[in-house]
Amino acid sequence: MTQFIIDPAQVEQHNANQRGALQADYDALGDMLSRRGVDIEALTAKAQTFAVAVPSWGVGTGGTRFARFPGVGEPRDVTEKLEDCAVIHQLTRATPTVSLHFPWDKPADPRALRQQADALGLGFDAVNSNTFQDQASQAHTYKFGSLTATSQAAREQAVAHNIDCIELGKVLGSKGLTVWVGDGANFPGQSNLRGALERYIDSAKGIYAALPADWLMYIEHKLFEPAFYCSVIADWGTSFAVAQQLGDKAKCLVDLGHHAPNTNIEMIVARLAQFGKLGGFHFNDSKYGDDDLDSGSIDPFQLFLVFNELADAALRNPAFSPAYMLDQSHNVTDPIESLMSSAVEVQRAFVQAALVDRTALAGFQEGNDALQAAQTLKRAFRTDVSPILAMARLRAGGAIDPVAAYRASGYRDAVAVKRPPKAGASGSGIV
Ligand code: PSV
Ligand code: MN
Repeated sequence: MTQFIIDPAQVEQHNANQRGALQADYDALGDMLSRRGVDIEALTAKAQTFAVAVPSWGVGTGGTRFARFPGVGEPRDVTEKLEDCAVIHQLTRATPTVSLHFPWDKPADPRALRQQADALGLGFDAVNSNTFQDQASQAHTYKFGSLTATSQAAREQAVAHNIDCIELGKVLGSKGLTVWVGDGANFPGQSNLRGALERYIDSAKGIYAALPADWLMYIEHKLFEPAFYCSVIADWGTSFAVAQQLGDKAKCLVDLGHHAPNTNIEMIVARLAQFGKLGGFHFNDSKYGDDDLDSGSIDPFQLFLVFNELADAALRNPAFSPAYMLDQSHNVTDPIESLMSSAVEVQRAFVQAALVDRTALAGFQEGNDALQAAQTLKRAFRTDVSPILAMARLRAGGAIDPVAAYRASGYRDAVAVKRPPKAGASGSGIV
């Protein structure tokens, strides 16, 4: 029996108040879609299959290099983070898993953490390693890199940390390790560009060798920051080459914020899918760089175009199932509200992409009718599928309007009392 954090009677009350209006909107949309030959019920069933993992580090207020302005009732440890993740899933029914980050989330007792997650109806998605910060207890600094450091001792320490993450993940029931390193250089000439990548591949082989047979290793690239002249794993080409070198269990992870402005991310997605190396996503949105803004808040059309490629890839290969994770920083909102809204925005793009008339699109592409091809995509993108998403939530036991139900529940006020802030919780943040 799942242990619900918010009283289900409160969610039922919220739904009872909204159900009539939702049904009317759903019926109207159903009529409109049936005139287009689309069965709304099939789309709602598809929406219910959607799942995206919540990043444990997203439930606290993020921050920038300049400051962090914590909110009230922030989770103080991994067990409290799981409680917040359970609220997000209870209301959205779209986030059944959590992606942990070590050592930030290192549990005192991993078995007990897994039991807590089970009780809350949650599982664990990929675990993330952290060799982009030094920990108080570690012997060798990552100031000049981790998996690519010129210091062999630092490299070995970074490999060992990744293997520890795998071991913890095994106990938790995770099936993947995401590796992102901040390694790179701030000056031309600071590092040998080829030598650094050779060291990366050599270290990554040591991690890959420790992967269980049914695990994947996700290689996450990032154009810049913290290194500002060059990052070792800067782009999808490098990540692809590394994944090729490592083997079948190594795949590329696309964080939507980790590209130069105006990069055609959907084309990267298509390329990686074509060659069987698309492992998963970190969803977020951005205007300028790696802004870590809420998914779909700046460029929902780009998100839709990404899912349009994923829908195409899934048609070609029904076994295709990349891992979906959010990776955002919430600086001015309640993180639970941002994560719920973002999960729904990603789910929206997933459903809109399922609405694309692929036969018509293929015909327009074949006939070089650029205008109608573009209109075919726009038609799906412009369709307001909100009633489908709300109905999918309602049928799965979630809330018709997750943010409204959350606010009505008084959860944040309740945890503000239970979780007094830790001393020194402000300062600069990181995501
Ligand atoms: C780096 O910017 C990143 O996207 C990686 O996924 C990290 O693990 C995460 O953010 C948290 O810092
Ligand atoms: Mn990321």
